[in-house]
Amino acid sequence: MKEKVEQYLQEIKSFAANTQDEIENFRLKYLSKKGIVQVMFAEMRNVAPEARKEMGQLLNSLKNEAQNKFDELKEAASGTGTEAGKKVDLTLPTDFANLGSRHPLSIVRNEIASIFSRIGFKVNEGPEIEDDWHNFTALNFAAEHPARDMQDTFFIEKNPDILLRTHTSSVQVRVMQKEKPPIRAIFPGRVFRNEAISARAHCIFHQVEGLYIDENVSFADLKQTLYYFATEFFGADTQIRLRPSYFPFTEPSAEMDVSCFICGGEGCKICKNTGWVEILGCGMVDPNVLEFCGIDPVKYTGFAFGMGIERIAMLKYQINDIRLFFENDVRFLKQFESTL
Ligand code: 2NM
Repeated sequence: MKEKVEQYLQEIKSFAANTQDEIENFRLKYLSKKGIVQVMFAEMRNVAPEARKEMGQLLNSLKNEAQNKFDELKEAASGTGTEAGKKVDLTLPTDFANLGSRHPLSIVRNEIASIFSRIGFKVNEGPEIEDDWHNFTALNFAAEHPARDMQDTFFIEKNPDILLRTHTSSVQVRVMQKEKPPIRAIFPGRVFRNEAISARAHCIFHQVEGLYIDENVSFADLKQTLYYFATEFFGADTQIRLRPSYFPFTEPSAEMDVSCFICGGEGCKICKNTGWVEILGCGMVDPNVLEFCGIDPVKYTGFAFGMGIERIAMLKYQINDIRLFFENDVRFLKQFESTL
């Protein structure tokens, strides 16, 4: 009997429980009316008188051990049933927090914002849900312009005057209406176009657009500002070139290439052997746009530009599928910036 009790004591000592059920089963097994403690006390009848004292003490300690263990388990599991109730050694060092890393689109957006902020550009954000006027009309899109088509733009079914902005220029319209020149700001944000998703295109992507309006702002200012940006972002040796283009909201308009930052102009896969990589569109703000936004086009001129953040990030990190930016697979995301 003595060995049996000692075995029970051992069992009680090493017992651990995680759930209320396990604790209740422990109570039933040891402390209930027909539990082990009571059964063992009943067996005292069969113990020889000279051994009773020692056995009595042993059984008392069995009873106490079982009761203490039960109280302890109950206390640990009380409270919220989470960490709160557990006994914690507050002096132990903590685990390293799993902090994650910055998204590559955020890294590129921050870098662009930092470069422009060093020459006095503020950062402005605005609504992703827009009306037709801010997204198209004020930006000189003709009534029949194809971008106004369902094929290209997400409209709200119940009210086709409301849409998901197709560029952040709509924010520039709001700023031009609200502020007086000089205006010097960049406009980062998410934009939406009704396109089939592929490795090269997505229906959601990100832009940074820029705007500078004042008296006597010229095309030379545009060129020098974008040259500064190109050398800061792609390196001091970077060359730029402008090719004529067309946008409804600028006249004249241009597309800007930078000399290939992979091969330095020798020709490679990234620049498709041309030595140049297209990175943005730009131009002088059309006087119609200034007029729409309440800025006197006789007194003021301005330049604007816009670039896709995904495109720049794909070039910078040599990413070949735009969909990777939106999958949030940590094996992809953690390759760009460590926060540790
Ligand atoms: C581009 C290219 C060229 C642009 C123009 C304007 C505004 F509001 F001033 F008219 N905002 N953004 C612009 C000009 C955007 O993106 C490729």
